[in-house]
Amino acid sequence: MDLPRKLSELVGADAVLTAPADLAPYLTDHRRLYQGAAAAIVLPRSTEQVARVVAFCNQVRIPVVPQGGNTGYVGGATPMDSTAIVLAMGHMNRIRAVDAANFALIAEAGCTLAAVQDAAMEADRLFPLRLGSEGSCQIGGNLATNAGGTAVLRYGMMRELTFGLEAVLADGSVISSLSPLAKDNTGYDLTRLLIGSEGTLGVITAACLKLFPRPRATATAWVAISSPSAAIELLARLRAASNERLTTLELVPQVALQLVVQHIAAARDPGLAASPWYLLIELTSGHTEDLDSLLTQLLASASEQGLVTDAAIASNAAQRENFWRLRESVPEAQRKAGGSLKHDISVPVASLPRFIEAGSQLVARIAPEGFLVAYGHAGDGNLHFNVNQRAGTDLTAFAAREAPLKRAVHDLVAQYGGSFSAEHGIGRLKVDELRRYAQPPELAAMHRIKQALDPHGIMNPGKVL
Ligand code: FAD
Ligand code: 2HG
Ligand code: ZN
Repeated sequence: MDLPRKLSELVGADAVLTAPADLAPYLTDHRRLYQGAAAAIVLPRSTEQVARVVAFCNQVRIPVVPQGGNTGYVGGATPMDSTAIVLAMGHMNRIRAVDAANFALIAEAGCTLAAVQDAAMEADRLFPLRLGSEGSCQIGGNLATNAGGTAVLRYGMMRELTFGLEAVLADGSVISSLSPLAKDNTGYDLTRLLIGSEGTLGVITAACLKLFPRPRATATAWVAISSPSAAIELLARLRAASNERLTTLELVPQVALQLVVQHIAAARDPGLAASPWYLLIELTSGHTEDLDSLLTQLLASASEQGLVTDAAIASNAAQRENFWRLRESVPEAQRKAGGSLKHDISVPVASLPRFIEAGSQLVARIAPEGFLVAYGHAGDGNLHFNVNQRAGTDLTAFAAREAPLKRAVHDLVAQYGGSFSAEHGIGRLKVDELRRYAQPPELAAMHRIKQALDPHGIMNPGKVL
């Protein structure tokens, strides 16, 4: 079969790429863990085009790999097979409607997260998902991975931020549920099934997203604390005392701050008393109110009780931006510092300090060539329990620690009733982990769902299951 010609008939020749140089950027993942292969890249412009292409691929059994901004961490968007096509969604990037009265917005899958945030802001509303990759990741990818980020504490993950979806299923049929309904108990919830399905059940083409009042006041602090226990104690107090205003509580160890200051040109050390741990804390409010004073007061009383050892509250936009940069640049600084082994884990939030203690001992014992950079969404019990290579150690020896360390960390996570994939998904990277840690009846049910919705296994094969 002349596949490029057939695809060109379905979507137009200008929407089909087959030259090796054009394919290359779509064939590897952000972390460069995988080098994939594909027969063509298809750039659809409409749901109808997606439906036509998927129906055709289903008929002739061609694997379809949806791809958004390709910022995923688990190789989920990388095609694994030279007969596959990649459906790159970036041309479906229209904001179809902004419905301020219903606190809703309909975006096509290829809109970047930043474009959705901006469209909400223009309507005096907030779309609260916030990720370091927001300039390039796409709403379709955010939905397909059930993305988390730095405002989950207040607003929840992508699943909680969505009214409904439009999607093309594996047989080419289109399901559409784009009304801003707060209540809708009509049968199985296909929206929430497709969210987090990582392209294995269908192609998300658009979504009706939830908007919130735009913040009128924000207070941001960089806070030194002596231990993760202090972070969790402070979290409980701030949640209780700030009346739902606590939006962000992110943990950054001293070693991560050092990496950022060393590798990220624009980053500035806020100059607090040296401390093993820091927090980025943000309160926001839909009212105009003096949140700086509230946060100052809360931190002062925490300091009297020994929970906080030093703190700085941003007094202008540049300072606020710098505090955020110190947190959001950790992945980039880690990458610049060399190879790293990543574990995207979560445990019940109150167990985090004990988990960090036990996990640190594992790292020291199993990966002596590495040093721990455990940071992230402490307010959600989600840490990026990452390990970087120590300068001067042997890369092969360090890389050899990956498998035993992963097993030990994930076993520890399981002991704590936690998750080995808190927010990045399963993709290709964690298929074996899902097989190992999922309850057998749960895994069997997932296989049956996959078989029912995609009987020929064309949707993103080799991922998740
Ligand atoms: P891609 O990487 O293109 O795809 C991811 C998965 O979704 C793949 O399985 C793909 O097949 C599927 N997919 C994509 N589009 C569709 C579609 N339209 N329909 C069906 N399936 C689709 N993640 C977090 O959760 N929290 C963070 O804080 C966070 N911070 C990050 C910071 C940086 C600097 C980077 C590089 C990444 C970060 N990520 C984070 C990971 C990543 O940005 C998210 O997983 C994001 O949601 C992926 O979106 P994407 O458009 O890049 O998806
Ligand atoms: C973050 O929270 C991202 O910054 C990236 O989820 C995590 O690099 C990582 O491990
Ligand atoms: Zn994260």
